[in-house]
Amino acid sequence: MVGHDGVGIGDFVLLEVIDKDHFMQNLEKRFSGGCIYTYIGEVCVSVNPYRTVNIYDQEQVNKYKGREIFENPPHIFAIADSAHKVMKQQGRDTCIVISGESGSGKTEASKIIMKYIAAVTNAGGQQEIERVKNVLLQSNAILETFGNAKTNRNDNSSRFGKYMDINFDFKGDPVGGNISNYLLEKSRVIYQQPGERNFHSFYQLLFGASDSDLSKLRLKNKVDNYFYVNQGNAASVRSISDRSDYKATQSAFRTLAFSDHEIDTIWRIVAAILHLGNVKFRPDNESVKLDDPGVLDTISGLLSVTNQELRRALCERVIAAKGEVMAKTHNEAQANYGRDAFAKAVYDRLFSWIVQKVNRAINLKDEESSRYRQKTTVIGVLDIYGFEIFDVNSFEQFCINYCNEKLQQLFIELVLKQEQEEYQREGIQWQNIDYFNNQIICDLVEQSHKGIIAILDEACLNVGKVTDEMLVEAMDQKLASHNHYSSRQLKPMEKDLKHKEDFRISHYAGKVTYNINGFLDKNRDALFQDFKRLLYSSNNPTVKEMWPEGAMDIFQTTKRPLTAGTLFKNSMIALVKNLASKEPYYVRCIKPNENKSPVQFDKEQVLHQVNYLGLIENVRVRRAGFAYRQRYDLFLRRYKMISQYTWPNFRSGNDKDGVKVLMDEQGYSDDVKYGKTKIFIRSPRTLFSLEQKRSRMIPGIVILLQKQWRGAI
Ligand code: AD9
Ligand code: MG
Repeated sequence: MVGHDGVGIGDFVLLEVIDKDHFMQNLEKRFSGGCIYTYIGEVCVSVNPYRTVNIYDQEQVNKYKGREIFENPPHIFAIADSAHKVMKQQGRDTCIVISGESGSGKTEASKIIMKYIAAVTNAGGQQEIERVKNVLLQSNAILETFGNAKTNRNDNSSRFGKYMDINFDFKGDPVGGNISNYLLEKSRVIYQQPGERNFHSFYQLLFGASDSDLSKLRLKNKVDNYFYVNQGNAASVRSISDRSDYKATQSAFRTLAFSDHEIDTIWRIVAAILHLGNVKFRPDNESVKLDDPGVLDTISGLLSVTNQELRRALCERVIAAKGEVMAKTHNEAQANYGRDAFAKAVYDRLFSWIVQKVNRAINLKDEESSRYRQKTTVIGVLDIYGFEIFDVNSFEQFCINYCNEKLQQLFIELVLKQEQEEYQREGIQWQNIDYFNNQIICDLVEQSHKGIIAILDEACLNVGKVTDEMLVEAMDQKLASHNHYSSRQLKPMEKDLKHKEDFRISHYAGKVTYNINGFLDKNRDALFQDFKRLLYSSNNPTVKEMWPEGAMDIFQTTKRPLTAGTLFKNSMIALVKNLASKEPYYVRCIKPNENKSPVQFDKEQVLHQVNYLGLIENVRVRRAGFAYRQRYDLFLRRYKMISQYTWPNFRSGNDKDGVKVLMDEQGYSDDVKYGKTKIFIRSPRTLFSLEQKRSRMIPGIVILLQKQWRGAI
């Protein structure tokens, strides 16, 4: 039975009563007893310990390697092992979906899983596989440098979604992989809330690079000098050493085969963004002038573009109308907007480019080995942003919460489907379970023509004519009758709909009020073409390579690119399709408190997460009539000592017959059903009682075996 670590119950499915109170009591008991993992069947619930727990060493790896889930206390290793075992033995692709709110431990979990997989593979110690494993592990350092930041909720918060495929050969050893990144929170490049920082990369450069390197980039190691990194007033963080992290990043770059020129270019771009943040404009008649033209030399030097063209791109834009090309000067607001959009786009593109380079490094194979090492199967690991509700929720939260709706939909489909299929396979009657199907909310967001993203896109076509407020009106018209949509206009009496810019979605995880301000702009995600052409004109081939679309002629580029909302929607649909084709495992992460305390269990906060992760519902679905199921051979192996008919071996039939004889003899037959390959047990009590009987028998068996052993000598 699972969870024989003696603290509470190791599998929520075995709770006597399934309700909020019992669930919470068990979770708290286990957390205070130092057990951070608990199962719901094969789902692993993980509570962030906020301290170092010594459960990830080689000894533990050995304990979980190749074992069944129920043989050891709950552990994330067991989930990683199952995913690896199924992949290896049955040749099926698997994936591990990790979800939870910011700071709940998703990224740590994904790293633990990768380290476990690295530890249990390549028994032969082959060089090429060692290289792949090393590259996979080192890739985290780079992705975190450029994609993570200190927020008020987590000192090392991932500001992007990550899905990583690890490819395996027929022997189950890693031979390559691929990382996909989703929606980097690029607004952080230009703005940070009090107490927060920009992406780690900026501080690593300022605090970690040598004085001579900094002076080449025309930087001083004074964060206060640079507007894009000083707004949060939180440059130094106790848990972070930017200086040593910079070294680690540099070394990871080398492991991942980035060339010196590429590494140099990356830091030049980061430096250029720091300088860009200090560019100020002064109004000058209908146009603008630069406050300090000297900074232009610095930035153009770093990006290897001409000073003139940089000035032009910052102060005016070229437009094509009726077959003619003309320049139009910016006013101050437009110039500020353009500069910030430029900084965000350059960083965002840098990040995606780095991810692509990392992918190339993972799959860099020498001729010889690639002939033998064909990918046969895959384990996917998804570490993606959890559901977010802030005081003010904007376009980013809208996307993130939509992503969570999609994953919840997949979870419902797969878990229910899996249960249903198992019952069918085993020839056991399926009972319907009541659950909330959130497809209706996915539709509300993504349906063509009448979904929110479609309405948003339509509004974006009318640049300058449609305002954010008009957008709410358009949504009201189309969505008034939708049960999960509301706005101030539609429900003026509701307290959470204070402003006319507010609209609300009743997500499966709770109601979220969004403020429409900035939605159109963020969805359109326009970067003046001039900047693209500018970067494409760079003499630095790496910068040029990042901006291939700058090659397009101005008449071609007036075609509208897909909006940020639609791109995100498409990437989510592809992600879900990909996950659905694999056998899924779930890790559900919970944050015990807001203070990073290893002892505090904030009941209210935890319950909130338990609710929106749908955990209690998950237990009910899993229980659907049966608390426990197990293969006959494994079941018999565990409990055969209870009955004289089955100990030491059952000889008058197959495993199923043996299990039947055992259960009949012990008086449990009313509580069980026999499937084709598995026994299904209805109440947890039966299992506890079996387990008790087993542990009573074990000391006797040990003595017996000792006697036999002595007799043998
Ligand atoms: V975010 O959505 O990216 O902001 P995550 O990824 O869910 O968030 P993360 O894994 O970064 O959270 O964990 C936050 C912090 O909790 C870590 O920096 C560790 O200090 C701490 N943590 C999380 N899991 C563990 C663990 N298994 N053991 C020890 C942990 N500490
Ligand atoms: Mg994270």
